[in-house]
Amino acid sequence: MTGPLMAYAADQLKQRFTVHELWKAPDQAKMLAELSTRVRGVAGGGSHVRIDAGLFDALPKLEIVANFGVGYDNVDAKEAGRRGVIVTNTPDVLTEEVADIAIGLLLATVRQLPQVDRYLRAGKWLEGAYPLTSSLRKRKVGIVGLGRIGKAVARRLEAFDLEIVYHGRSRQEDVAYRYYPSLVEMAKGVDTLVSVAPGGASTHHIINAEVLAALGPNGIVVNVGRGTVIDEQALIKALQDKTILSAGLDVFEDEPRVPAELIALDHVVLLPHVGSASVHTREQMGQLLVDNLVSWFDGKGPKTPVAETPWKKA
Ligand code: NAP
Ligand code: 8YV
Repeated sequence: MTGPLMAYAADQLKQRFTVHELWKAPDQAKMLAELSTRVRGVAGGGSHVRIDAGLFDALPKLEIVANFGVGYDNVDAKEAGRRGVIVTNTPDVLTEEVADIAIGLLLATVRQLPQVDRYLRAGKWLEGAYPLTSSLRKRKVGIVGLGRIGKAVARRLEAFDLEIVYHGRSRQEDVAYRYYPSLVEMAKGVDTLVSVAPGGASTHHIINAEVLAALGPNGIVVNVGRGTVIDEQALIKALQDKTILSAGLDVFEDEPRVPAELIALDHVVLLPHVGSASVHTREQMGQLLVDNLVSWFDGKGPKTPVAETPWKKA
């Protein structure tokens, strides 16, 4: 294990395998050197723990990396593929939970729910009503990354009677929403962006100053995908200059460090990467991680390999 995993999953791993806890070692390089010919599987401890060539070099007998999370930008999966190491992630089991948080965050941002709560607690209601807020009504929402979670967000937004469009690398033929090949063009046509795109080089800072300017002064940005998708400094500037209205963020560029400039802004809603963080869903994710490792070492192949490391039964 490269990092701490919930007991629900860690206990199952310990029952089935000999588990070494890398993050607890006072000298991690020494531990890796001692285990180099014995470790055959890695259980990844979350999106902030990097798994790349350095670890693969140290563990030449490695067969599989089971990542805790559907996003695996923390794992160099291409390099794993080159070395014949399988990478698995945890798709589907968290989709609805993260979509719920995206909608909750959107509503909280538009209707200023945390600020309203703070207002009441500070006793200010006794002095007068909270000022009127912006509204979800008549908003047009552009989804960046219409994948499993993006579609679950869109389904929920349909129930709110909002117009939905999307941007991704390619048009999806089975989707009725309008497709924008250009993110800037989509931003010009909407007032609300919900990003559910993965991290990594191809999405790095795709929501930049130009996109934010195109979104306009009524613009709301919600991000439940990865922090690196947004140029955080450009976002801070747009919020400070009020060239967009607000942002609701569950993910940040350098977690768990959140820029002081963002924290200083009262008109944003900030969550500490809790999209999938319910007991129910984290257990499902942990179970899928365990099931991938057990299935692999039972000779039945991985259950959910990522695209870069496909597996075919010999
Ligand atoms: P998914 O089904 O693979 O969907 C990803 C979508 O992103 C696809 O529709 C893909 O469409 C699009 N995409 C990929 N590269 C892109 C690019 N360069 N530019 C624009 N769009 C791009 O994944 P998912 O299960 O929905 O999960 C999405 C992401 O959510 C994860 O990777 C993870 O980072 C994040 N996540 C966050 C939390 C949280 O706690 N906040 C929890 C779970 C997941 P195209 O292939 O057409 O481009
Ligand atoms: C997890 C996530 O919280 O699945 C993902 O991609 O971002 C979240 O579900 C994270 O992977 C655990 O650190």
